[in-house]
Amino acid sequence: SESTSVNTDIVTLTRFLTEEQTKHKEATGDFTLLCHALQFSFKAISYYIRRATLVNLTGLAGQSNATGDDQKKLDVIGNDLFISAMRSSGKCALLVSEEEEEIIFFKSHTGARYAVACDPIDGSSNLDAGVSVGTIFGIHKLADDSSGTKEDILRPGTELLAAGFTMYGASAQLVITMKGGTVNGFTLDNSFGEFILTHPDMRIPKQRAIYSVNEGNSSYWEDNTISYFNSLKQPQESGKPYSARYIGSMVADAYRTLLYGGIFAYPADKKSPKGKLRILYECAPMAMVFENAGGQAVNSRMERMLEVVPESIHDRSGIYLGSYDEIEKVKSFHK
Ligand code: AHM
Ligand code: MG
Repeated sequence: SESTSVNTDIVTLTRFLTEEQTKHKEATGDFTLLCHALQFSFKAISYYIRRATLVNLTGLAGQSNATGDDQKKLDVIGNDLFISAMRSSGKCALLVSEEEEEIIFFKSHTGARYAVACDPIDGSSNLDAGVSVGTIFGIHKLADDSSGTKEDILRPGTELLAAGFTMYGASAQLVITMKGGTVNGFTLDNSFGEFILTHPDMRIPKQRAIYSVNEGNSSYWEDNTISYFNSLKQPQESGKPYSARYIGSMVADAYRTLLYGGIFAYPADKKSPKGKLRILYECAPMAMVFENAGGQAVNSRMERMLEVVPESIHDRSGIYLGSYDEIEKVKSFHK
């Protein structure tokens, strides 16, 4: 009957975090509290993005010319929501946001042990078109003797305690992973107001003939980058070339790549020798997710992305991330 087919043993993100905490005897609960604050910011940002889309639709119907302004405000709203959530958690000592030039220190939070990096609304140039955007985050722990300095966040991704991203698409998805752990995907159930574990232990397929890159930049690419992408356009063993998929929103391109396999790349090139994407809140968190899901992530020098140490908080890097075998192929073209 209908009632027996209803899953009554749902794993919410709240339950998941509590269960994770009990696995670690030494845990103080501080990290769990920080995650609850993160969770709230995702729900709130998701809500405002949905509302803005409605405003946008009425704008298209010719009722308002304020659409552009409202959309621009969304970047600011997302940033403010994230900052407030981190501040009110009491557990965040410092925060790096794509939207803030300088580090935000929460000096009054004595006892706060975490340093957080985030891109509150990644892909925001797509907002007007209603294309998926999302929040990317990485969490570091302060050094034992530190009360929170720049050095606590200018760390390689290998030291990340947790990282992940959300994608506010047809539904809001959250992908999160902890150090040495699996990757888990949650879907926001709007009627419960809860993130529900829908994709436990996500594993990226070992290979898939899909590539995702902004080819408009190809005239600036280095020769080996050009040869690699050209090779994908030739018929493969299957008899067919790769398919191209590029949304222009890292969270959406990465989420699809995680589920289906293939490669997402934003290479460094002659015009942007450091690449476009930022290490702390775009490259490193995504690299951690992909590695923990069985994939790989490297920079344009084919170094492991997670080992790259940012020189400044908004430092950039070229990036290739995706299926294990595909990244091996990228490396073979860059020898
Ligand atoms: P943003 O943080 O200003 O939104 O820029 C990051 C975005 C990524 O989401 C996406 O992968 C990339 O920029 C797209 O760049 P381009 O438009 O050059 O292809
Ligand atoms: Mg961004």
